[in-house]
Amino acid sequence: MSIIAQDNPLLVQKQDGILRLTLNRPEALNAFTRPMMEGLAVGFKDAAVDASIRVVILTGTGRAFCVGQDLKEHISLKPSFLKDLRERYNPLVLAIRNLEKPVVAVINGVAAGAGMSLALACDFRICSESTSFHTAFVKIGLAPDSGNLFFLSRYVGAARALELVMTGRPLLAKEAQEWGLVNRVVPPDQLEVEATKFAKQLADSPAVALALIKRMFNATFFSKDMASQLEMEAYLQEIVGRTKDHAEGLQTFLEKRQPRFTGQ
Ligand code: LHQ
Repeated sequence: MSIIAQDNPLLVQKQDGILRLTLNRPEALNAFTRPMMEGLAVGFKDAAVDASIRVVILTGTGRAFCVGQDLKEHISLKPSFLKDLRERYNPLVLAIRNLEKPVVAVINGVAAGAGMSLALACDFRICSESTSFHTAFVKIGLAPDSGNLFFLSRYVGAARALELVMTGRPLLAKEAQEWGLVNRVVPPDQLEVEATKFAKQLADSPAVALALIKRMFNATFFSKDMASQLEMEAYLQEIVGRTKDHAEGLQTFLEKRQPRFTGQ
């Protein structure tokens, strides 16, 4: 196995045509920080230009896949939602969808917020029995972003998608499989072996055929709307991100208490 970079908070490994990007901040459930997102952007750029990379696996260490934006970093940096989504999150979603190679999300545990969105942006989802999906946004007074509702509604249908994003209730692995959101659910101790076997099968498949199938799949399900939907999400998040309810949502996250939303 060739290890391209061993930097925390993202582990990058290449073996047998598979590029494995592992989110590595287990103490914060692999919440996205700027360095982590920069690493991911480089990883997907490399995958696009390196012909020896045939498949990308995106996974996490510890008990989580990823819980979305690191809210502690977000509180300290106070970024513009519009800028943040436009410059960091949306390009990553587009990089995954526009990469003409399969991207497999190997979901080793909880996936929340933009972490769930990124899993949805991938071509395949193999998850452990311990996985739970949380749209999470509404719990902190935000609207879904990074393509969450865009992908979710196409995978599970409008009614189920709207329920998940409006209530923020968790979706467990078994139900996610029944709904067709994930390809496989496996016991935690078999996740790595099963996912690697699946990725290896893809890596050994005819690359041009897979590239064109992905292009076709994008046209069938995601069409040209995706980039404009992502841009709209960024605008709407900028608006909702300025509400008192979002400030209350962040505060309750820090104080670990129930929120009191006032509608403002
Ligand atoms: C965290 C996080 C987290 C930091 C758990 N950050 N530490 C894009 C662009 C711009 C701005 C805004 O947003 C976005 C997109 C987004 O992704 S917004 C949505 C962000 N994600 C969330 O709101 C999820 C917040 N987390 C949770 O609701 C829970 O942690 C879930 C339900 C995911 C898991 O619950 P538990 O299994 O009970 O774990 P926990 O809550 O005890 O968390 C364990 C630790 O992880 C804890 O740290 P501590 O030091 O107390 O042990 C949490 O503070 C930390 N953590 N999520 N997003």
